[in-house]
Amino acid sequence: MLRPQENMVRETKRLDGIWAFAVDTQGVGRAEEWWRTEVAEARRMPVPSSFNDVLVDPAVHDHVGDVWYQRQVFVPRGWAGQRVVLRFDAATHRAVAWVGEVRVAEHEGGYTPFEADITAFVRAGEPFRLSVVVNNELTWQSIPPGTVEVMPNGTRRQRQYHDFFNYAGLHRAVWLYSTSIAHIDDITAVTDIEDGNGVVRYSADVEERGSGSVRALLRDADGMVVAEATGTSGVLRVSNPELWQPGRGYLYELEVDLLDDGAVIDRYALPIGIRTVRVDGAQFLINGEPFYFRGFGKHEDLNVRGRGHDDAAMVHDFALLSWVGANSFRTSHYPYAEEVLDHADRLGIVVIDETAAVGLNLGVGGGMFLGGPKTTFSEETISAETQQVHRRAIEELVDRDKNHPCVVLWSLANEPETHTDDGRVYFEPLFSAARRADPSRPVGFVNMMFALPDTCTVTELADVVMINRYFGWYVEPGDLDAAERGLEAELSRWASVHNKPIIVTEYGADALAGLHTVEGNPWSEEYQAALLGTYHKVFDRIDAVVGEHVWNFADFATGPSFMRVDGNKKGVFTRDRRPKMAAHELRRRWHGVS
Ligand code: BDP
Repeated sequence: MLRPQENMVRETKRLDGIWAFAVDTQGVGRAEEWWRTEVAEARRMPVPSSFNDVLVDPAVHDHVGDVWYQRQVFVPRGWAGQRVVLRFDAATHRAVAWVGEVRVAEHEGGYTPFEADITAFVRAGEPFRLSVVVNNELTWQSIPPGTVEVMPNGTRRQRQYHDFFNYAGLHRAVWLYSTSIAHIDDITAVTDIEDGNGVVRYSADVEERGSGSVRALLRDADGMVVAEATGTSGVLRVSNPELWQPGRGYLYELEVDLLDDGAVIDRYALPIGIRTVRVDGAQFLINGEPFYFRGFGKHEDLNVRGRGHDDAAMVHDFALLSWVGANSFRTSHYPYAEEVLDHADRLGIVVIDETAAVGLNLGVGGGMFLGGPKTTFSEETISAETQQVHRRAIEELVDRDKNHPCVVLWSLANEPETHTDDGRVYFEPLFSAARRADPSRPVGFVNMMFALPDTCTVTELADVVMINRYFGWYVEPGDLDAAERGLEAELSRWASVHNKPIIVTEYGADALAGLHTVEGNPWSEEYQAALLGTYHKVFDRIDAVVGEHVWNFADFATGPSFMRVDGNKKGVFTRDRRPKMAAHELRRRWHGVS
C-alpha cells in the first residue's frame, strides 16, 4: 500500500490535530449509533497519540473497550472530479470509520494502515463528519493476544501476555488525499545487483486504467534519469550504481507515471535503494558483504503520547542511535510508523521488521504469573482463527514495507512457543505466507529460552536464528561468571546444530538510572554495563553470531507487575533519553570511542 504523496497530480491533507473524543464506558455507542450525531460529552484528544496518558483520568488510562473520535473535515474545493481517499496510518487495535452516516472502513490490527475510497460520499468544497470507533481489546483472536476479564464490580480488565503497556488510539497520521480516478494503486520494486549493474524490477497496479499507459523513470539522487522503461512491469538497469549500504542510505527515485495521450494522469515517486540481502551459511550478507547487526530492540513509547508518532522524538532517537554507534534495530514488538522506515532508509540504518505477534507463549507470562491457561495452541487459546489474523498481519506488513531498502529481514513473531509440535504446525503456513508475499528477503522469528537448539521445532523453517537470552538476569541473576558460561555453551550449540547466522535480538538487565553500587549489584547502572560487557566477550568468540541487539534502547511503560518498577528499566537510555552507564559502554564498543 502506497503512502499518501503530494505532487502535481496528487494532493494530501493531514487530519492531525485535536479531535472530539469520548470513552464508551458502557459499551453502547455502536448500538446507539453514535456516528449519526456529534458524540455527547466529548472531550478533546490529540491525533496522533495514544489516548491513555493524555487526560489525567484513571478511567481513560485503563479503559478497556471502545473509544470514539470525531471531527469535521473539509474536502478542498479543488478536488472536484478527483478520487478522494481517507487513510489511517494506524488505529490500535481495530477501528470502524464513518463518513457522515456511511460506514466506509473497518480494520483489524493496530499497526498497519487502511484506507477507503470515499469519493461517492463527499463533495469538494463541503464538510463532512468523520467518526471513528477504536477498540483496544486483546483477545485470543487478536495479534497480539490477550483476554478481557470482567471484575466483580463490572469493570473490565485487560490481561495480556506481553511486557509493554497496551497503549491504544489513533497512533499515527490520518489523511485525506486525492488522486485521479484512473490511478496507480500500488508499486512493487525489487532490486538486485548483476555483474556490477543495479537492477530494479518493478510492477505497478493501475486502477481504471482505460487507454492509459505506464512509464517508469529511475532518477538518481541528483534528479538525473538513469534508466527508463514502459509498461506496468519492467526491468530498469543502472550501470555503476550507487548502492544503498548500511551507514549510507543512497536513494534513487522510481517515478511511475500513468499517461494518457502523453499527459500525466497520475504519478507516484517511490524512493528505491539498490541493494541485495542474502543469507549464506552462517553469514548475513548485504550487497554480498558480511553484515554485523549492532543496535537495539526498541519500542514506540514516550511520555504523554504513549505510542503516538512524534517526528521530533523520532529524529532524536536516530541521532542517539548514531551517537551510540548502532547500525540497526528491530521494530519490537509491532510494525513502527512509516516515517521511521523512511528515516532509516535515508540514514542507512538496517531494520528487522516485526509483526505484532508477541505473547504466543503461555508458558511465560500466562502460566507463570497470571495463573491463566497454559496450553498455547488450542481451540480456546491461540487457534486456527488467530493464525488467520496473524497471516493477514504478516501480509499487511509486507505489503506496507516491501519497498523499504532498510528492511532486510522479517520477524514473524517474538518469543512464541516453538519447542512443541503444535508450534511447528502453527508456524509452517505462516512462513510460507511470508515467503510468498516477499521472496526477496530472509524470514525468521525471535526464539525464547524454552526452545533450545536441539528442541526448537521451528528454527529449520527460518533463514536466521534470532534469540533473546537473559543469562545473568532472569537466569543466574547477579552471577556474571555463570552467565558467561551459560551463554557460551548455548550459543556454541546453536552454531554447531544450525548452520545459520545468529542474531542475539535481546540481552540486557534492568537498571534504575542513578542507582550506583560498588559491588555492581543487579538493578545498578554498573551491573547493566558489566552484563553487556560479559555478553560481548562471548559474542566475539562465536563466529556465527552476526548481531547484537541490546534490550532495550530506552526504558518503557508496561502494565502493572511486581517485576516492574514504573515500567521496564532495561533501557540503556532512560525514557526521556538520557544515557545510563551502559550507553557509554556500548559507545566505546561500537564506535571505538574511549
Ligand atoms: C523478553 C521480551 C520483551 C521483554 C523482555 C524483558 O521479548 O518484550 O520486555 O523479555 O523481560 O522476553 O525485559
